[in-house]
Amino acid sequence: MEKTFVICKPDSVERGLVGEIIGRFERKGLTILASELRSLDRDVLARHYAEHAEKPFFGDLVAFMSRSPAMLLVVGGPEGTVGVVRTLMGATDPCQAAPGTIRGDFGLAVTENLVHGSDAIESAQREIEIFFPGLEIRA
Ligand code: IDP
Ligand code: MG
Repeated sequence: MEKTFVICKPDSVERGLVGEIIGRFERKGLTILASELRSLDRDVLARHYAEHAEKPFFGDLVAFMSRSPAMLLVVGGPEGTVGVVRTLMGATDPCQAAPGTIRGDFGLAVTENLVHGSDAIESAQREIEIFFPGLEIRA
């Protein structure tokens, strides 16, 4: 099974959209393998978003992601699942994201764009190890 790591970001939890987002993954046929509602601190976010540490939006991103709990998910499915989840999420900027995608249907702000999904299998493995170290999946 191919696994990916998803965060329903604090905006989606605050807006009551977690069920909607998880439901889209489930209706697509993907499987929720792990989940936890968790407040994220700056240290874990700095690890997770290390590639963006020098970007001008990094401070805003960390402040947003740590302001209230996020719903962390490990999502599994067939080969290609990492890409399938990215397709369901839509483009990074919700104003550019296609209708029918999570960001296209529910967002208008580039920082507060509802969801994170790993961008490659290697990223998924790295991110799952950050947030669910030693996770054993019996699916
Ligand atoms: P992704 O989440 O679609 O993979 P990335 O480029 O990896 O997009 O950026 C990580 C997160 O940083 C985005 O999801 C968004 O929350 C935020 N972000 C990305 N680009 C910008 C920007 O130009 N301004 C403000 N926030 C941004
Ligand atoms: Mg990314």
